[in-house]
Formats: sequence, C-alpha cells, structure tokens
Amino acid sequence: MANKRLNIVDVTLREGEQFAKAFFTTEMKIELSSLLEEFGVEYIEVTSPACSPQSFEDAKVLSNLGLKAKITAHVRCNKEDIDISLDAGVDVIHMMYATSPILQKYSTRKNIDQVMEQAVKMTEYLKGLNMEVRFSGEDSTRSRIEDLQRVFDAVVEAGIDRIGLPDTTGIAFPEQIRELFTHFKKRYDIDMEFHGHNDTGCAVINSYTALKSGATHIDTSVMGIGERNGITPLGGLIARLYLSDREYINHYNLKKLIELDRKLAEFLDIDIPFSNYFSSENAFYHAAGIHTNAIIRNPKSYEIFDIEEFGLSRTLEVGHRLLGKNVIEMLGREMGLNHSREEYLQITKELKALTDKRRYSVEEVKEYIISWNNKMKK
Ligand code: HCA
Ligand code: CU
Repeated sequence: MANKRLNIVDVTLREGEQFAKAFFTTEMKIELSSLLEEFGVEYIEVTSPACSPQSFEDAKVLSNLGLKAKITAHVRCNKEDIDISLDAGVDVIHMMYATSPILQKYSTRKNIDQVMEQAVKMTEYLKGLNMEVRFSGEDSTRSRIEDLQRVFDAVVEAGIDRIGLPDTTGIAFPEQIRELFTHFKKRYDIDMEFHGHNDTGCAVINSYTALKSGATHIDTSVMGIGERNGITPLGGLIARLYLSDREYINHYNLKKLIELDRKLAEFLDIDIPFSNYFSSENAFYHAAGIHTNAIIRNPKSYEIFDIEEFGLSRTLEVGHRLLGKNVIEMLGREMGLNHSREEYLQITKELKALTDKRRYSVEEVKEYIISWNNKMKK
C-alpha cells in the first residue's frame, strides 16, 4: 500500500557531494547525518560506496550509527556497485538508469530494452535479499512516457518498492510533473519519488506539485546544494508546505533547519545566500516604515511564518531613510525613554534627514536618541 505521508529523502551527502564547493570528511558526514536525524528526515542518501574506498568506509560508518533515518546508497544499476553497497551495510538501494533518448545516446549507450532487462534483474536480485529498493529513470522529464512505462511496468512486476521520476535537468513545468505523477499513480499502487533540479527556479513548486499528484518521497538537500545550481532545498520545501499543508511536516523538528544550514555553510566555507529560506540574515528583516509600523502591531502583517517555531527572530530597520516613527518610538521606549509621540515624531524626522545621506547602525541611532534626550533635559 502506498505511503500517503511525506518522506523526505535528503541527498545532501550524495547530490550535494556533486556541488562545486563540496567536500565532506567522515566527521562532517556524521555531524550532518545526526542533524538530519534530529530534524527527522526519513532517508539519508549517500554517494555510491563503489565510487571510492572512502565513500565505502563512510557509508559503513553511517550505516552503523543506528539512526532511524534509512541510509540509502545511490548506485548505477549493476551488480558490482550493488554488492559493494550491500557490503557497506546500507538499508536501502536507490538504482538509476537513463531513460531519455539524449542520455542513452551520449551517456549510457544502452537502449530501453537493455535498461529494462538490467533493472528487472537487479530488482529481483535485491528483493530476493529482502532489501528496500527504488528504481529511477534518469532524465524522466525528457523521456518518452511509453519508454518510462515499459521499464516501470517491468520493475513493478519484479517487486520494486518505489519508482523515481527525476527532473534531472530542471526543465519541467509543474504541469508536466502533475501529468507524469498522475499518470503513474493511476497505473500502480506504489510509492513514487520526485527529485527536482533548480535550473529554471521550479524545484520547490515541482516538488510540491509532485507531492500533491501522488509522490510519497521528495528529494531535498540542505540549502539545495547539488550539480550545477542544485535541487529542491529542504528549507524551501518546508516553507512551501508550512501554511497550506502543515500535516505533511508536523513530525519534523523545524528548529534544526537553521542549524543544518549554518553547519553546512561552516563546513563548506560558504555564505548562506541572501535569498535563502529562513536562515538568511535578512529573511525576517523589515526596512520600510509602512512594513515596520504594521509588524509592530502584528508580525503576521508581513510575515507568514511563526518564526519562533524555527528558532528565529526578526530585525526592524532603524537606520534607513525609509524608517518609520513607530519603530523609533519602540526603540526609545525599550531604552527607557518615555518621550511623547510628538517628540518621537521629531526624532524620526531628524533621523530621516541624517539617514538620507547614509545608513546608520542601530548603535548610532541609539546614540542619537540619547543625545536628543540629554539635550531635552538641559
Ligand atoms: C545524478 C542524477 C540524478 C539522479 C536522481 C535519481 C538526477 O546526478 O546522478 O536517482 O533519482 O538528477 O537525475 O541526481
Ligand atoms: Cu540530481
């Protein structure tokens, strides 16, 4: 019976290893896996243990941590790679094989019959060992539906646990994803996985659409790292589901999201992008007076998340030419200075004139309010 809840397959340690700035030591892999476990992802996908001796050792170490999350090896569809992964002791095997004409021509040089035959053989082999196994048609969104269907029909018949339909090049529109998943949901009673690249900025909405069209497993990585400009970021998927579909994410520990982003940024020596979900420095920074005035009355006026649930706080700008009088009055009162509304209006006017020339820091604004107060007392 297909699983109706969201399973997050975190692929930071596999797809993420293909990111231009990534290199993970064993210790880093352990730390990230532990944080992912605390967040509550269901799967942690790792680089094929057949890739290198260290990849093998690391897969073994992670498999021995005793995590609830299933350690999953991402492998080519051949017995050699699969056997090495089994030796490493992983819980799940994710196989993939290209199903699109362009990758068959320029990458694997195997036609759809050969793909089908090999996929069935490996599925039967792994199911004979009672392993959980998924088969993905690489480049599904540029594959012919009849080709996908032939391969999927055969692996479903062979007892596969889950089929994967990745948007390998990030080319798909949500509409195509809806059609693809709806089609296969009607055809099989089986779990389905989506993996979406972000080349056209559609990774999150495509993942959301897949989920709403029958996908049970969604691939994410921390901050979206992966080949080229990456895949669905964990934070982005959570942001999308938070308001409309909370039931999918109730079981995750949202406070860990920020820790994951910060830890990854530290490990890879990168900045968290300014446009990042939740953990960017400015994700809950409010500048314009119109915004800050309303935020003071009710944060919901310009924030859609309960940011405390994510362990976050907001910043209201005070040293900018767009500043509002309410935020200055609030700051002054926090400093224990009980001027009248008119006086705060006057301070605001003066600060606006100053900040029209350059930005001021909070400290400078505070100093200005104190000196204004001292002048008043004289
Ligand atoms: C890759 C390709 C992949 C595989 C996804 C999957 C993709 O980098 O090896 O196994 O479902 O984007 O197609 O990441
Ligand atoms: Cu990918």
